[in-house]
Amino acid sequence: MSAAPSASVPRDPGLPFAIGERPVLVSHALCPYVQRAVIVLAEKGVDWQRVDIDLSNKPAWFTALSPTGQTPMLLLREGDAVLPLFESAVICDYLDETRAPALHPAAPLARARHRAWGEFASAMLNGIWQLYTAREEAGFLAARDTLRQRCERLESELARRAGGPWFGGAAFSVVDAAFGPVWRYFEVIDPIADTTLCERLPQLQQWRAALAQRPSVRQAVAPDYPGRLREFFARQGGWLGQRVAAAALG
Ligand SMILES: N[C@@H](CCC(=O)N[C@@H](CS)C(=O)NCC(=O)O)C(=O)O
Repeated sequence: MSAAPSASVPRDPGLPFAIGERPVLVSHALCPYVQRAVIVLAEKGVDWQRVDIDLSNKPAWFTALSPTGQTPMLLLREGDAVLPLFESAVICDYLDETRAPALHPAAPLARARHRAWGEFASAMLNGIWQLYTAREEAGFLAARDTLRQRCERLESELARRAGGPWFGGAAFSVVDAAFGPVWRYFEVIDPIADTTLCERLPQLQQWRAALAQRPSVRQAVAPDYPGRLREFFARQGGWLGQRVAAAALG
């Protein structure tokens, strides 16, 4: 009698690419959650393969494999089966547990607190979504104010550290990878509509500057990312996107 296939393992997902020893990260060019995984992979020097998909026209193999239909999805081979892993925080934790060097703090409480702040980064990404989808300036400013309050909370947390430059102090950690994509948005947004999010928050400014210089963070997106993000904002048709479109015309 042959062994029963694992319930979650599609044996022939009809993938248009091969999966060998290298894990495959199913990605989208602008996805901030993808960037988290890309940064962690780079920090660990993992040999991996990127497959970009169009989220507005999801390929059938992706929909068949992904329970959420969201990027990132990490595809790993186990025997002749392909195992999909989804949710960026889980992907980063898995990579951290299986590939050296460990990025999360070793102490359980410190590690749990870092994970909690990683969730805070996700809440900030939701706030950024509200920023660029706001129809009117008032909505944009309201989203900006909520983000500013979150930045002030972050500043207090950063002030607790003994030294920097990273979230936890001297060592770059997974939570830094979670925030790199947050700050990257403002490299594009602020020249269009200055949010002054980090004004008078010196710890945050230093941390943000350090992240912007980190090779893994810098290289987590392609060189055409700023232009593509501006086009994406313009397509949203909100207040921010209208300013992008007006600048392109003027
Ligand atoms: N909680 C998820 C969020 C991922 C997410 O929102 N991905 C977006 C792109 S950035 C997506 O796939 N959207 C397409 C959809 O939801 O249909 C994670 O952390 O991985």
